[in-house]
Amino acid sequence: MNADALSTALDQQRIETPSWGYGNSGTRFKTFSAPGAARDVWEKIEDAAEVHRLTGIAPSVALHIPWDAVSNYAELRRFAESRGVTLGAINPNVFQDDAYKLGSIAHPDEQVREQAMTHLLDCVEIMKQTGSRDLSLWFADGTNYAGQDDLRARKRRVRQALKRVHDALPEGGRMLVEYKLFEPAFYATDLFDWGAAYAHCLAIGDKAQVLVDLGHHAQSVNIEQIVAFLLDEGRLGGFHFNARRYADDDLIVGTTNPFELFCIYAELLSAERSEDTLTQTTAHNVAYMIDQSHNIEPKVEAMLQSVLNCQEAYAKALLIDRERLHAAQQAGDVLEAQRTLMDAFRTDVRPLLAGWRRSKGLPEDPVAVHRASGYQDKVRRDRGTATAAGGGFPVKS
Ligand code: AOS
Ligand code: ZN
Ligand code: ZN
Ligand code: ZN
Repeated sequence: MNADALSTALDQQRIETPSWGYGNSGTRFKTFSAPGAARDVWEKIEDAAEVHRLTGIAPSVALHIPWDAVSNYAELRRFAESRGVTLGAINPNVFQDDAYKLGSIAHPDEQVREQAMTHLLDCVEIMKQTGSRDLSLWFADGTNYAGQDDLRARKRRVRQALKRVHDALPEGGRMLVEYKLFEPAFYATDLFDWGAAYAHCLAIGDKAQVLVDLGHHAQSVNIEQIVAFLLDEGRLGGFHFNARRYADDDLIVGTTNPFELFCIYAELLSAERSEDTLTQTTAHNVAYMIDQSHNIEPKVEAMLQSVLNCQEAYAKALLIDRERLHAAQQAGDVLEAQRTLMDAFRTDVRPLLAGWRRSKGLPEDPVAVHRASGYQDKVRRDRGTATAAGGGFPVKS
């Protein structure tokens, strides 16, 4: 790839940051109060705008309802746009109400299922007002003990609910169906892996796509292969990028998993160049989103680092010598093929990225500029230190 093509490819990268990554959030044991952490959706948007201002590749922010609920979404949208960002995926919450103890859309009681459905359909309406393309769905539904509920009945309830949401989506809208191996349910999770999510999406319609969260698999699962498979089937809708070592750790992406992230981008770039139209279109429409929960890290700097780690992984994947790789693969030259990939992965792309930023009028070192800018001190003064919720996910204040 020549320098111009590289620069154009870098121009095209987009990463969406999550509103919940800017507020106080934590583990199930403790949520520490971060000085200056965003206290409401307006401040979360200000922080997201700061990340975009410094990186140039994070122009949208995902919302979580009800944590970010407001009375006027058109106003929120205008506010975001005035700060240089747009509102991204809408994430409904059907896990924090007491009613959802035994599940939401898979709950044995029809009344609870209806309560969840009402919220999901409300979120479809919100999408229309925020101008969001994607409804991003994650369900905490599952059981803790064998025999607790009928697994096949639960599967059917999930299917029915997803179908209703699908059919309510606006033209051009999509629903991203996220899966997770376990937690908070520890015996069975209703949407337990990509295959389950894929089977539901296939059955309910074209607007349903699978969302891959990097923290939602068993140890050592080959995520890039799942990505390749779903791209080829036209059903990869998006990502929740983060890093994990043990479970759904929600750490800064690219910290424990830089090679995995590189391999994932390698599959995406390969699919973008595919001769198969479906694969190519699917790759071009992937929603690249971060899903992190910073417990001990300063929020804005943590998010900056995540975005920049994605940019590095993407840049390295752009450097893969595709012809050399293809030739080695065809010749059955195992080690040459692997070396080709590693040559790209081992390249220090920091000078390349600094040059790209300079050419865009962006700071060459966004983290250093952020640290020197006084942003953190200013928000600490303006916002103070909001009391964090006890543990787990933040709750609506
Ligand atoms: C939960 O484990 C999932 O990763 C969710 O995507 C997400 O963290 C939550 O729904 C916040 O919106
Ligand atoms: Zn213990
Ligand atoms: Zn997620
Ligand atoms: Zn998660």
